[in-house]
Amino acid sequence: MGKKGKKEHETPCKETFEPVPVEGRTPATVVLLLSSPEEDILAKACEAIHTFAEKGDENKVSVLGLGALQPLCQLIAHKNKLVRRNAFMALGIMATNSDVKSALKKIDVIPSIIDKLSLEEDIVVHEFATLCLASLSVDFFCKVQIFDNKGLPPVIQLLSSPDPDVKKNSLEIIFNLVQDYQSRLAVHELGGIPPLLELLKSDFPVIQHLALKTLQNLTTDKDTRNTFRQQQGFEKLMDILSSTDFRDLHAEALQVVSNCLSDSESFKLIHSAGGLMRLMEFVLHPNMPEIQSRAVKCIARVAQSSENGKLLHEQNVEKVLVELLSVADVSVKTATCQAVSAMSFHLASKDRFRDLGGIPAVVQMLNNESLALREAATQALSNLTYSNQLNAFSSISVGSSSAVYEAEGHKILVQELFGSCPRTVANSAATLGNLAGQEVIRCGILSHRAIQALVDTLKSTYTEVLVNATQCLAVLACDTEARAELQSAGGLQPLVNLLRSYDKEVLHNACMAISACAIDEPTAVEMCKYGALEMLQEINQSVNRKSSFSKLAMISLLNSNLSVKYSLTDHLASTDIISNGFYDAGKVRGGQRILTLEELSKQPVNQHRPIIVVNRATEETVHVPEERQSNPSETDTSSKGDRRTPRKKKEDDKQKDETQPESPTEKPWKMMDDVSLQLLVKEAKEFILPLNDEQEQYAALARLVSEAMGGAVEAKKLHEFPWVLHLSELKFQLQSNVVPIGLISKGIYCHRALLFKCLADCIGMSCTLVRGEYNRAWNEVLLFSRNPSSNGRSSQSCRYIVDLMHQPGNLLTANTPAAVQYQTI
Ligand SMILES: *[C@@H]1O[C@H](CO)[C@@H](O)[C@H](O)[C@H]1NC(C)=O
Ligand SMILES: *[C@@H]1O[C@H](CO)[C@@H](O)[C@H](O)[C@H]1NC(C)=O
Ligand SMILES: *[C@@H]1O[C@H](CO)[C@@H](O)[C@H](O)[C@H]1NC(C)=O
Ligand SMILES: *[C@@H]1O[C@H](CO)[C@@H](O)[C@H](O)[C@H]1NC(C)=O
Ligand SMILES: *[C@@H]1O[C@H](CO)[C@@H](O)[C@H](O)[C@H]1NC(C)=O
Ligand SMILES: CC(=O)N[C@H]1CO[C@H](CO)[C@@H](O)[C@@H]1O
Repeated sequence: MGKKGKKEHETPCKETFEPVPVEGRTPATVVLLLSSPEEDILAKACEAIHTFAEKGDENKVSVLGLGALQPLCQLIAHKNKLVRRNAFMALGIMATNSDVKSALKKIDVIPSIIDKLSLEEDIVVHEFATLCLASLSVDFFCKVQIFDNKGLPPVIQLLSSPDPDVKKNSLEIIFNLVQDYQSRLAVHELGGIPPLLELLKSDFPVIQHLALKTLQNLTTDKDTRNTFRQQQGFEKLMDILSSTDFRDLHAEALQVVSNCLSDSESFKLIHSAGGLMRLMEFVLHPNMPEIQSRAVKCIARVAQSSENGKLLHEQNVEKVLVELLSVADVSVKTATCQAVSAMSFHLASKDRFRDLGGIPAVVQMLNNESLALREAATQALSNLTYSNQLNAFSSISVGSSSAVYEAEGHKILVQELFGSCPRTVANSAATLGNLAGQEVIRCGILSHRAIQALVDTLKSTYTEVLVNATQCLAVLACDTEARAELQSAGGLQPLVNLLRSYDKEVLHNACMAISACAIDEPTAVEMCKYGALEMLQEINQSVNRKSSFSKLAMISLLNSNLSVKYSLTDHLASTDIISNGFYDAGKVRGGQRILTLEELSKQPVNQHRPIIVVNRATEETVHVPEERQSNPSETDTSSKGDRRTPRKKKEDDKQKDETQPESPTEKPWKMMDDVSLQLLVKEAKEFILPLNDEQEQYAALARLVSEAMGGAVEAKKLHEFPWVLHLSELKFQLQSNVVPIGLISKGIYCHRALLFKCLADCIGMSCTLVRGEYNRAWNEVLLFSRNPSSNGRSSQSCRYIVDLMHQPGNLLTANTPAAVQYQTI
């Protein structure tokens, strides 16, 4: 054991022994003598084994082979003091060998060793008993045994032994034990801190190191740190840190300081004793990278509390950190980036880092070959550019983002997305997401093929990568080209697959990205193709998984697919504009797949409600089968009232159809053109748009719809109105469950409301379409009534339900009994 100012090999003084009388005998004979009835022989045999074993591992193993272990383990409890002592010396030396250690574990010897740690025993017994335990305590099961057999109290007591070897061995046992949580707490509770602090003053560096390492482990616990403070632990550490004689201890001492600095009380204590200044001196210490990086880590620790961070800011620590960014050592740079991350929690610090030119320095590190440095640098950048909700447009983060951009950081960050370290990838994605809030920077990021890179990250198995990548994607996807690129790069499917995630954050962010992408119909359609809607419906059924984010994603997708929206939600807003291809397949229960129009068309005719489809024929239509095309002159004359003529004709034509049946499998499926609907649209445009009163327009449109669908029907006589039969006939004639809305000449609430919505949307009027119970449906319109008393300045809006059935054109004020009656059966 080395001692300061003393010779390396000097060991504490021991009693000297009589010359060994068993000398000259073979080890085998000596081992046999361990069973001798004479105490004198026993003592001498033990001593001989000690001497023999001390000469090397081979000897230890050979004595082990001769069966010395069992008798020695008994002799350590011998009533004769000398036999006990010598047996311990032999056992202690033997136990340093790993074969012996394994053999010892099988003998239940630990309780009797602990038994002999009491203060009445000889110091030599203490020395070799603790040596034994120190060797054994590296093993997990032995540690547990030492703890369970109450070994800690006597070992802690021996920390104060006058013998340095006993101290060192006891310290080693404690160090091994405190690797486990329960022992850490116990050492504190058993009063282990004061003797450990005392050992910091030891003359033997090995003891000082061990004491510091043990304290390093112990001070991870908060209560222990409190005791440490009360026992003037800091003062003692500061003494070490202030002395150049103890340079070898500085790194470990700083580590203990770093642990303690997570408490703001400790920091105040250190600060008031000039400790911060001392730390800064270490930070700036040239040529001692290890000490420097540990001191910077202390600063990072301090900065984690907001109160302390302010203090550091007042001391202008940012300036020092920016200087450290140009130190050559990688570990110092890495620690500095970590400190920058921690300090970036404070807006004022972010600002100062930027003003001091810290950002280009950090960006530069993104090119370094050290993975750890790149990870720390990306973390620092992500923190520097991060702005919480309240400061979303703060000049600070905007300025930091611009600084990263000007240093061309965005380019390298995109490259980092291809890397293999998940934390670096996550940090890079997060930073890019932060930067992309500014349009110019977003374009820059996109021009470096960020989307391509992000598509790969969407397949990651690391949560943090997924969270930050989807977050970044949600920001980038507000750009039209980005969405198109994501689709062509095959990114939509992995994005949609993230809806299966059970991680809340991943799910939220995936929903945000999906909402952003759903703005374009083609991307929305493709996401639906990958099952996005079904998965979102499933999520909607789960109390734990649904959220405002999943709702938003669902609504965004539905807004680009109104047929599905109406099926699922029973509601189309006035901003949901129905177009060709819209179909009403009735209400669909959550979780059910909504069939496509093509699938529905191919089903055999059944007894269910028909699927009503909207498909205005357009002028350019070429492929309308001749039989179904109405004669223009004929329709012109009948356009105002009776539109049954063209349909009658169709019924006749139907016969022709049946003689020449079209095979659906041979031709690609095609929706039937609805010429009658086209005529209704034309009529609405000609006669309703010119009306100058909005209310009159709605009323006229209502009358047009009613006339087309069989005219007014008295509520009491509704059951006599033959709409069911009419629809069955239509289905039979068309040989399909899908019926174009223009063909319906006898319709009730749901058919009329759909036609009203459809015509209103076509001619630019505005209304909703709502389905209530039992498939009843209605339209709601919003009218502004000018208030004459205030010169027409203030206008009041009022909602009305449009009567299309009983007194067509009547507008029923919403929520009045008349309106409610119209909406319910
Ligand atoms: C205890 O401290 C040592 C450094 O002295 C460290 O290597 C070890 O991981 C720590 N153990 C625990 C459990 O914290
Ligand atoms: C990485 O950092 C080390 C330490 O500062 C430096 O020596 C090395 O040149 C850097 N490498 C690159 C590629 O910048
Ligand atoms: C910044 O980095 C630290 C890690 O040093 C982290 O704990 C913190 O949450 C990060 N975020 C912000 C906004 O500071
Ligand atoms: C979501 O679930 C709620 C209640 O379970 C339901 O009322 C609602 O219609 C569902 N939304 C969609 C769009 O399926
Ligand atoms: C709407 O959803 C249906 C059913 O999933 C699908 O067949 C159709 O292609 C979708 N249309 C659009 C425009 O998204
Ligand atoms: C900078 C940033 O936002 N990083 C986030 C990345 O994702 C993890 C979740 O796993 C978050 O905790 C981080 O804050």
